[in-house]
Amino acid sequence: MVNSLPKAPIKRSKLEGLKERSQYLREPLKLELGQDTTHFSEEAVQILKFHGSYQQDNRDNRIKGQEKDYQLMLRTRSPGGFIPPQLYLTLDRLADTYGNHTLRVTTRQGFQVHGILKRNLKAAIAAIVKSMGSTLGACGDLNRNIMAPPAPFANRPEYGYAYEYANRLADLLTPQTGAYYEIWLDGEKFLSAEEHPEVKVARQRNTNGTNLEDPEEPIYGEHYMPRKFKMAVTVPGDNSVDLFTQDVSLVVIADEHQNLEGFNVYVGGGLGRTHNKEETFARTADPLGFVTKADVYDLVKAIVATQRDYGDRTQRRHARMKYLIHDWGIDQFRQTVERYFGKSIAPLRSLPAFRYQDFLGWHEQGDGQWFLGLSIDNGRILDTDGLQLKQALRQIVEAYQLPMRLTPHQNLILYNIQPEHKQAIHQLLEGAGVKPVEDVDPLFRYAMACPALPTCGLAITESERAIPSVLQRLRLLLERLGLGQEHFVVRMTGCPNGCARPYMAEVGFVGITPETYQLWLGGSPHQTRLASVYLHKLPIAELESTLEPLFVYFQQARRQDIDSESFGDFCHRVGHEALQQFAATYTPDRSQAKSKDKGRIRYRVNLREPVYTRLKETAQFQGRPLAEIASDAIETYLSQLPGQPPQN
Ligand code: SRM
Ligand code: SF4
Repeated sequence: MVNSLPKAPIKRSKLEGLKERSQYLREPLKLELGQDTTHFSEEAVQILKFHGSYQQDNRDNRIKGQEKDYQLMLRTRSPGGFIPPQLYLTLDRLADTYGNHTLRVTTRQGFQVHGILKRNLKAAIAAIVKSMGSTLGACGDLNRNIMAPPAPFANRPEYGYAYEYANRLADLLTPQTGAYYEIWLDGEKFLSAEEHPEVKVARQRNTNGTNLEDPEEPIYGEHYMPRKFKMAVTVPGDNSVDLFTQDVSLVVIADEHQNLEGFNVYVGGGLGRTHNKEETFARTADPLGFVTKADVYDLVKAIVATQRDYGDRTQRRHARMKYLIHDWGIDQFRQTVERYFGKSIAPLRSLPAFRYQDFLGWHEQGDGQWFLGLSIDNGRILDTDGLQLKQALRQIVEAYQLPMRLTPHQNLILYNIQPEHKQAIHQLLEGAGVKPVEDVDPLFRYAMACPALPTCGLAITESERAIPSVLQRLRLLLERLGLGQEHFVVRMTGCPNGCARPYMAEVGFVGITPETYQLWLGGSPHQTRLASVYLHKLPIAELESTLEPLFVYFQQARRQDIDSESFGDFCHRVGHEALQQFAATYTPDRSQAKSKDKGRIRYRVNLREPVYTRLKETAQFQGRPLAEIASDAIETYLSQLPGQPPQN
C-alpha cells in the first residue's frame, strides 16, 4: 500500500513552492490578468504555462534600456492532432486579429499562435474553448498533448484504437482544477466531448496510492508533476510519433480479428539537455512490458504516480522521468510501478520494426472518402507573395467543413474529402502556390526546425529562419558531388532543448553559439536510435567544407548489398572516428567543377567599408564565396538600370 512506500526527500525547487501557493493554478495569474499591464510577473508566467500559454518577447525588437516587446504564445492541446473545422477557422481568425498573422503546427501535433498581447489573451482562450478546442495542459508540469499517428484511416482499426486511447488517456490526465474555466470563461464550462465512462471510473479508482487524498486533483495533487510529462500511442510498425522520445509510449496490440487486446509499453525517453552539462542527456525509451486494455488506465496511473512521488523535485534539470529511470535502472523502476499497479507487468509482445511515415499526398481513407497530407515548411502557415497557404486553407475548410489532423512533423492532413471535391481542392492549393508533395524536395519534406528566434526566449541561434538556406546549400552540395538523388532527415534547433527532436535525425544541428551549431550524426531514417555529436562547433559558414568529405566517403563506401544504405545508417555503421579520419585526409577534387567557373578571370573592385562588412557577413551566413555574392549583387543592380548597353 502507498503508506509503506518510501517517499522522496522533501527539499523542493522554487517552482514547487509556486505551484503549492497557486491554489490549484489560480494565483497570481487570476489577479494579474485583471491588471492593466503589458506583461505578467515571473510567478504568474509559471502558472500561466499550465493554461497553455508562454510569455515571450519579440527578440528582433529588443532595444537596450526599453521595455521588451511583450507578447504571449498560445498552444492548443489536441490529442492525436485533431482539429475540427470550427476550431481551425477560429485559430485562423485569432492569428489575424490578435496574433502575428501566422499559425504554427508544432512537433507534438498542436497549433501555436504567437504575438498575442496580454489584454487579448482572455478573449483568445475563450474563443478557442468555445470552438471545441483547449489549451489546458498544453504546457506546464503535467501530461502534455498525447500524440498518435495522424492518418485518419477508416478501415484500419489499429489506427482507430491509437487515436481513441490517446484521447481517453488525455482525458484521464487532464487537470481537474476549476481554475481554467474560472479564469478564461468566467466559470462557464464548455466541454468538447464527453469523457468515456471508463475514464471517469479509472480516475477515481485508487490502486495502491495512485490517487492522492486531494479532492481537487486526485492524480496530480497540488504540486502536479515534477516536470513536463509526454506520451504517445501508436500502432505496430508506425513510428510517425517518434515513440522512443516520449516519457511513455503505448503500442496497440490487436488479435487476429483486429480486436484490441492491450498495449506494449515503453518508458523513459526524453531529449532535453544542456550544453556542457554531461549529467543532462537525450535518452531513448526502454521497454516496460505489455498491459491489457482493461488495465491500461491503472498502469498509466502507476507510472505517473511513480514519477510524481519519486521524480526529482529539487533540481528541475534532473526532474524528467528519464533521469529517474536512468538512476534507478529499468528493473527498479518496473518494480516500483508494479507496487502501485498491484500486479506484475507482462513481457512485451513481439512487434515488427518501426518505420517513419508521414502520410503526405492523396490517400483513399477506407470509406470512399479521401485524405490529403500537405507538407508545410516548419509548420508555419502564412501568406507571402508567392504562397497563400493560410488563405487557401481557410477557403477549403470553410467551403467543405473539413476536419484536420496535425502531424508530429509539423505538417497537416485534411480529411473526409468527398471524391468529387478533390479536383477543386487541388486547384485551389495549386493556385495558392502550395506544392503537391511529389514536387517537394525530400530534404525539405523530412526536415524540421523549431521556432527559435525571434519568439523563443531560450534560443541561442536561428533555426526556423535559417533552415531553408541550410537545406538549399545541402542540396547544391549533394548535386555538385553527384548525389543529387539523395535525401536524409535533417532537424535543427536553436538550443539544446531539442524541440524539433534533432537528436533522432540523420543530420542534426543544435545551436550552441550564434551562427554555430553542434553537428549530430548517425540517427536512423526511421528515428529508432539516437544520433551522437560529430562536431561540437560548426560555424554555419563551414557547412559545405565540413560535410563534403563525409558525403564523398558515403558515396565511396556505402553498402551496396542492402537497399541503398542511408546517410544516417552509414555514419552509424562506420562510426565517427572513421568519418573524422576520412575528413582529415580528404582533398577536394575540383576537376568536376562547372566549366563556367574554370579559368574565370577575377577583377579587383574597391568597396566602401560598411558595404564590404555587410558583404562579408552575408557571405559568412550563406557560406558562399564573397566574390560570388558581390558578382550576383552587381549583376542584379546593373540589369535593373535603364539604358543598358546590349549584352552578348
Ligand atoms: Fe519545446 C521549451 C517550442 C516540442 C523540449 N519549447 C520550449 C519553449 C516553450 C521555450 C520556453 O520554455 O520558453 C519553446 C517555445 C518557442 C516558441 O517561440 O514557440 C518550445 N517545443 C516547442 C515547439 C513549438 C517546437 C516546434 O517546432 O514545434 C514544440 C511544441 C510541442 C507541443 O505542441 O507541445 C516543442 N519541446 C518539444 C519537444 C519534442 C516533443 O515533445 O516531441 C521537446 C523534446 C522532447 C522532450 O521533451 O524531451 C521539447 N522544450 C523542450 C525543453 C527541454 C525539456 C527538458 O526535458 O529539458 C524546453 C525547456 C524546458 O522545458 O525547460 C522547451
Ligand atoms: Fe526554443 Fe530551444 Fe525549443 Fe528551439 S529548441 S524552440 S530554441 S527551446
